[in-house]
Amino acid sequence: MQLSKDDFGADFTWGVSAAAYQIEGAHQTGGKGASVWDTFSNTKGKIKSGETGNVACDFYHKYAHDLLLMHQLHIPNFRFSISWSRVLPNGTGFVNRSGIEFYNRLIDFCLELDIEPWITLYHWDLPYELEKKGGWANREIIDWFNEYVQLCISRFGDRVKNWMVLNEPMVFTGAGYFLGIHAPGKRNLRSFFAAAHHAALCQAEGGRLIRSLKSDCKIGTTFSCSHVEPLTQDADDISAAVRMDTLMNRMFIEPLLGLSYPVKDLPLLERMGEFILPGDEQKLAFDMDFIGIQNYTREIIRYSRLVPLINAKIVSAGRRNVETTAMDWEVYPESIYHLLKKFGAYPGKTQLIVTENGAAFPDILSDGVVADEKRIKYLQSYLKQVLRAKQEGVNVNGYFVWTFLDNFEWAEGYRPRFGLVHVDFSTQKRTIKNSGRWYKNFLDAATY
Ligand code: GCO
Repeated sequence: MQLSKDDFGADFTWGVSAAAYQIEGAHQTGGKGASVWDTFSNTKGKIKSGETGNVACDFYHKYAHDLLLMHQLHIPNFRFSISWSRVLPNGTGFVNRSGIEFYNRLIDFCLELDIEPWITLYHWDLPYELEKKGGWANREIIDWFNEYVQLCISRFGDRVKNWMVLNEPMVFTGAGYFLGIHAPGKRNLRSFFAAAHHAALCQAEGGRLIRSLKSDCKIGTTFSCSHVEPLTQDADDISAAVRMDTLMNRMFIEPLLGLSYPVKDLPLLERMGEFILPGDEQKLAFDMDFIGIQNYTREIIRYSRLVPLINAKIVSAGRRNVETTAMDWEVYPESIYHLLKKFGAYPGKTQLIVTENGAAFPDILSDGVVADEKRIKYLQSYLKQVLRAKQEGVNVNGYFVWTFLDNFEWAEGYRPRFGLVHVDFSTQKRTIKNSGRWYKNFLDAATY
C-alpha cells in the first residue's frame, strides 16, 4: 500500500516535536536559572559519556536558522516546550524579561513562516530552586505550577492556540523519583507516589487554568505509552503484563478521564493514598480537547518473583532477536495501532494526536548526505498503523515526528540520533537527512 497524506484527511495535523532542554543550550545565558536537568547532567556519572545539555543544539541562538530549515521542509506545526527556569529563574516570583523575549521571538518567527506553534508547558526541566524544596514530591508544586502556567498563557496565549500541560508524567516521576536515572535522580518509592499524585493533579488543574484564562485554544497533555504483551499465555505472565500495562499506560490517563487511579489492576497504587486529600478525586479529572500519545515500541513482560512491588519484568528486545533501534527498542509498528485502539476506546472519545513517534539509528554523514533509509521505513510503517486505526474509526487527528534536530537524548547523551536533520555537535552544522526530504515530499504530495 502506497502511503499518502491525503488518506489522513485535510484537517489532520502534521508536525515535528522537540523539548527545551534537549535543544536550547544557553544554560546560563540571558538570566536563565538552573533546572534539575542542568544540575543532573553536570553531575559526574549521571549521563553516558559525561555529556551535558549546556550547549545542545544551541537552538537558543540558532532558532531562526532552524525555523527556516523547517519552513524549507514545509513542516506546518512545531511542538516545543518552554524552559520554566528561563522565564522564572527561581521557579516563582521574579520574571526574567530576556527569557520571555526569547520565546516571543521564537513564536513570532514561527507565525511569520506559517509554522503553527504547539507549546508543552512542562517537558521535565523543573527549576532547581523548586527541587530544593522537594520538587514534584512537595504538594506546593500545584501553586508553583499554576503561577508558571498563568505567566505563559498571559504572555504567549495571544498568539499560541495549542497547549500541552505535561510531557509524559510517568517518565519524569518514575525515572526521576523512583529509578533515579533521570533528574532529579531520586530513588524513593514514597517520593515517586507523591510526585505522581501531584503531577496528576497539575495536569488537570493546569488544563482548567488555561481554559479559564483563554477559551479559544486547544488544550491537551501527553502520555508515554508502549503496547504491552505477556511473554507466554501462563496465568502468571498474563497478570504480570496487566500490572505493567496499568503502570505504563493507564496510571495517569484514567484519573484524568474521571475513572480514578486503576488500583484494582495494580494494588501497589494504594500506597498513593497517603498523599490524596479529600476533594482530590474530582480535581484529578479534566476534559481535555486532545490527548497526546507518544509511542516508540512495545514491551514483552514476564512474571518475576525477584522484582519487588510489581513482580513483573521487561524481556528486553536484545534478548528476543528482533529488529531494534539505537535505543535498543524493538521496531514494532503495530504497537501504535494497538495503543490508538486502546486509548480511543475510553469513554468520551477525546481526540487523540500522536505527539511523538520516531527512531534513533546510527546515522552516518558522508559527502553531505545521511542515507537514513531505516528511519524512513520506520516512519512509514508506523504511519500505516496510525492510518489503520483511523480507518477503523479511532478519533486520531495528528502526528508529530520526534524529532526535528538530533539532540540531547537525556541520560543517553548525544549518541542516539532521532532527528530528520543531522547535527554535527562540534560545529553545530545542520544537514537535512534523507528522512527530512522524505517527510517534505510526503507533506507536499497531497492534493486537496
Ligand atoms: C519523550 C521524551 C523525548 C525523548 C524521546 C526519545 O517525550 O518521550 O520526552 O524527549 O527524547 O521520547 O526517547
